[in-house]
Parts: sequence; structure tokens; C-alpha cells
Amino acid sequence: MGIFNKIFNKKDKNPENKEGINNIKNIEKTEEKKLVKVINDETGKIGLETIKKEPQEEPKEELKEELKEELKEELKEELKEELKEELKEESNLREKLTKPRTGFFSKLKTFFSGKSLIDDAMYDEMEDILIQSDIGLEMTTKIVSSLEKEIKIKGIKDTKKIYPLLKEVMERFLIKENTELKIEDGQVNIILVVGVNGVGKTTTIGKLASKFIENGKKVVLGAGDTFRAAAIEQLEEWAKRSKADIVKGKQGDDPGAVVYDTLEYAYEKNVDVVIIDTAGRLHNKNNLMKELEKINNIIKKKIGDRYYESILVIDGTTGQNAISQAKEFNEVTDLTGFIITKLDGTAKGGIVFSISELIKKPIKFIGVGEKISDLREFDVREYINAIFD
Ligand SMILES: Nc1nc2c(ncn2[C@@H]2O[C@H](COP(=O)(O)OP(=O)(O)O)[C@@H](O)[C@H]2O)c(=O)[nH]1
Ligand SMILES: [Mg+2]
Repeated sequence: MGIFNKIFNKKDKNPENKEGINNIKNIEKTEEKKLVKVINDETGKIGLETIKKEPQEEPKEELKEELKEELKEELKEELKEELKEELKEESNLREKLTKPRTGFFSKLKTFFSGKSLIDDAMYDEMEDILIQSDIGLEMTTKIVSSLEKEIKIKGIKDTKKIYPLLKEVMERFLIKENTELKIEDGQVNIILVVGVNGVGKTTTIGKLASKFIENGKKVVLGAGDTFRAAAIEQLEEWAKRSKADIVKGKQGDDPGAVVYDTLEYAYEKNVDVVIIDTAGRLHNKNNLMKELEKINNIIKKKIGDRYYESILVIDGTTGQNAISQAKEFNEVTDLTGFIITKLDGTAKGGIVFSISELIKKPIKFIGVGEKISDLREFDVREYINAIFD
């Protein structure tokens, strides 16, 4: 007779057996499902032995696994939301950059798809298109020779493969480091905004202020363009709109004095970010550069060796003139980067690809419209994807 038969047949006669069965049942009922060993010893008695597992271990592990799964799901949801936002931003940027994308860049795409041979004539024609798009001769030469090298190394024969390769090559010429404005907590951070008349300095300052204020920073604007009364009023309007403070003088006042007062105000009131507007035109260019040099010195004297941002605003619809502007301004204010505006309004926009490489400074923001929200942090990848089809 087998052990289990013994248990079941003798269950009423032998109280020990009955107890054994109850034990088995009890054990089976428990969630832990302990192992049970039934012993048939020489006397015919049946004993039970439970092999105890490490108490609690298994449930704890199981629980951990369950929680991990739950967390994974939660994280997935969060990431999905983030990704959705990113995609929305990306498609929004694509929309804003419709002109350059459907202008110059789609012209390039059509050009390559219409070619069947990679030869000197193709490179020549391509150079023409790049130059026409405001990339300029110097930069065009760099791009084309880099592309040519790449085509040779990779042994590319199919002209359809050139457009994506050109995208890679051009992306390499954009500086990816320090594209953010450096803002330190607990410090008075200074951003000096320079550039010729009409490029979008004052508008950009308003947009920047609004971004900082949205992020909980205290901002003061310094009305350093005292050349025209309208310039001061325009900055005041932006201060109101973005809820920033403003320090201003009267038309014709010494801009250096306004900058000094703005810095004093900032230290006194524990301001996080000071943004200084400047004139883009004075009676002559020499005066303008001297003025900026003076402003630069006032700031340096106040903050010592500390880093401050000196940003040149460039109108994205101007051509190669922007490069010479950048060189001149860089000499007097030691630029830390660029903001390229009006990229929504040009079918060219090639300046984005030459300015960083030629002056060796990063682009920090791009302007893609006149609204307060139309200033975008410059993200190389996002930008490249938005303009290449
Ligand atoms: N479409 C477009 N217009 C812009 C952009 N940034 C500035 N503007 C316009 O450019 C003009 C000159 O701007 P303003 O800020 O006065 O230039 P400033 O002389 O350098 O201070 C204004 O009409 C702005 O609305 C931009 O990103 N896109
Ligand atoms: Mg202005």
C-alpha cells in the first residue's frame, strides 16, 4: 500500500493520520506552499515534516518584481508624455522653418535626385547652390571638400545617398557645446546684447526675459540704447509684457551710465538675470564700437573676471555681411555666442552654417517669429531635422 493510500484509508482509525491530513490541508491553504515530506517509518506511523523555506524571502522578492513592473509602466507613461512634447516641439519648429526647408534645402534635395553621376560638374553646381543660400564661399568650400572626401572614403556611387550624407557633414560644422546661456543660481548673471540696427535685439531681449521669468528668475532689463527715444519705449513695452523690471535713462543719456545703474539695481535687488539692450547705430560705426567697448569695461569692472554672456544678434535673412559684423563685434566685446533671428522669414538661412565655424562661437537661440514664444533654444539635431527634408 502506498503512503498516500495509507493516509486516506486509515484516516479515521488512526488519529495521528487524521492530524497529518489536517496538517497537509492547513499547509496547502497557506500562501507560502511549504514543502511537505511524508515519512513512513518502520512502525507504520506516518509523520509529517515541513521543509521550512526562508520565511518572507520569496514574497519579498515577488513583491519587488511586481513593483519593478509597476514602476516600469509608470516610467513608460512618463517617457511617452515627454516624447510627445518633444515631437510636438519638433513639428512646431518644422512648421516655423517651412521657408528654409522648402526653399534652399529642398532645392538641394531635388538637385541630387536629378543627378545620376557624381562628377566635377555636380560638385560645381552644388557649390553654386550653397553659395546662393548665404553659406558663403569660404564655408561652401569647407563643406564641399568634406563631402567629397566622405563620398570617396565610403565609395558612394548612388547620388541619392548624397543628400543624407550632406546633412551629416553640415551638422558637423555646427558647434554643439555651450549652446545654452550660462545662468548660475544665486548670482547676478549678465547678458549683453549687441548687433546692428534692426536685427531683432530688443525683441529678442523681450522673449528671453519672458523665458527666464517663466522659469522663476528675477530679471531686469537695461535700456542701453539711448540713441532713439523709441528704442527705450520699445524695451519698456517688452518689460511690461514679460513682467521684467527695467532701468532706463532719457534719450541721449550716456549708455554706460545706464548700464552702471542697471548693475547697481541688480545687486541691490538680488536680481538673477540682467539683460542689457544696446544701440545698433550711432552717428558713425567708430562711435558705436567705442561705446560698446566702454560698456564692456563697465561690466568687467563691476564683476571682475566672472563669465558673462555677450551675445551678437544676427538677422538670419542677411547674407555674408553677418560674418564681418561678427568679426568686428567680437573684437570689442569678446562674444560668447550668437542668436540668429528671422529664420522664419528666409528661404536661405545658410548663415547658421557658417557663423559658428568661422567665428568659433556657438549659436544659443534662434528667432522663428515675432511672438514672445518664438525664440527657440538652439538644438543642433532638432534644427538639422527641421530644415532637411
Ligand atoms: N519674423 C521675425 N521677425 C523678427 C524676429 N525677431 C525680430 N523680428 C522683427 O524685427 C524687427 C526689428 O526688431 P528690433 O527688436 O526692433 O531690432 P533691434 O533694432 O535690433 O532692436 C521687428 O519688427 C521685430 O518684430 C524673428 O525671429 N522673426
Ligand atoms: Mg532695439
